[in-house]
Amino acid sequence: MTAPVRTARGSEELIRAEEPVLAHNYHPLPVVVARAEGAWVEDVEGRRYLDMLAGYSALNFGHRHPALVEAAHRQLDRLTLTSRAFHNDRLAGFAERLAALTGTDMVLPMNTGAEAVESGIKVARKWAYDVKGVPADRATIVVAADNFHGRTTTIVSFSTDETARSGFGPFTPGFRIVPYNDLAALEAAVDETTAAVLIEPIQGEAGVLIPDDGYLAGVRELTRRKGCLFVADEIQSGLGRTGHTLAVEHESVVPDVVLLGKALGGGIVPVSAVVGRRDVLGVLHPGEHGSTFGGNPLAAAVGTAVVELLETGAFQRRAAELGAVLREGLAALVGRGVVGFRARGLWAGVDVDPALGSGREISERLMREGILAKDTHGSTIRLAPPLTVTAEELTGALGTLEKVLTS
Ligand code: IF1
Repeated sequence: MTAPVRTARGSEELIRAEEPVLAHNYHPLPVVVARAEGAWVEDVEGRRYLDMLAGYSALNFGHRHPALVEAAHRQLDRLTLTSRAFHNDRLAGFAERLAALTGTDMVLPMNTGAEAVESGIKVARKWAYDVKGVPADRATIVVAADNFHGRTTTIVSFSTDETARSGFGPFTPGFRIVPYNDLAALEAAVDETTAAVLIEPIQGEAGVLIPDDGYLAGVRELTRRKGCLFVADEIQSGLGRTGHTLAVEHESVVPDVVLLGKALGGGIVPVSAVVGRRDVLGVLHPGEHGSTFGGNPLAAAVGTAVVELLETGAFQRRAAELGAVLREGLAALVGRGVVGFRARGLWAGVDVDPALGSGREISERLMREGILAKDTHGSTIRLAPPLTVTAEELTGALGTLEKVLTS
């Protein structure tokens, strides 16, 4: 990148300007990003930072990946929106290739992650009534404690995070919450009313919690035996992040329904999808569900280019290879400011010694050293660089983390 982007106001002024006009639903780190390329972002003063958050995995391919930007530009010059009242010439190809990539039959295109989750819930309930024969309005969905699936009123209804939930009732009924990574609790909660078990294969917001080996396979076996659907929220864990196209592949598990979002839009437009077998997604008929923007030609063009990047397997391999570098680097920091960590592919939750500062304070110190990362609860830092990051950049970031924790 060349000379800094010129803005009329500097970082501090822009941060102050937000205060009276922007709803206070976030407390961002005090950095104002003006430009980015690959794994690097630049603020309005021209300072550069390595992006170790990657838009919560929405930027798996880095900022402005050339193939994705080109696909978007080409589509912008041709057709951007039709609504689903008409067909568009980009949607069939997108759906075919996404279904093939994820090894399933059908795609329900939406926009945001929360919409994919809502759509998955609706599909599971409809399947329970139409196929399984659950009495009207009695369907239940079993979810895990400490889940994060989004922010809609129904989704926060089954959150166990009081900050995300409290003050937003009345809540949607029909959900049962069991501890994560506990097959016995799941077995006890699933009954003849259960439409689906909805879980994250790795819990992101909870601190990148990886379940024990055998848990996901156990969920698959249990849901099949009990006759309910397994819905996997791969919105954050999917599309290359963990070293596979889907995180469930670590246990060779094939859920009935997979929810995708974030990276599916290449960091350019919001694109999400529910993907699943024809006997499940086939329960939807015209008029029963939809979206103005879902499946729009710009989203489909970018989404197709994203699928194309994943079809070679190169990003998945890169995430696995660099994941080993990340794991080894973090292992070397245990006892040097790090008390524990969980990592799979290029995704890690790092518990820092609380005596050294809160996760927020550590993130601020990292920012001053040119690394952008984000804390989650308490003293956990999550690391999820773009899959385009180099081994040198990654080792550099780990070196900076060590410096911040030991100086
Ligand atoms: C925020 C966390 C990440 C998700 C899973 C669905 C959605 C998300 C597994 C909804 C969204 C977000 C949204 C963002 C912060 C964030 C997050 F910290 F909360 F957990 F990524 F780590 N399923 N995750 O992780 O997708 O509707 O946002 O497109 O809400 O502040 P969305």
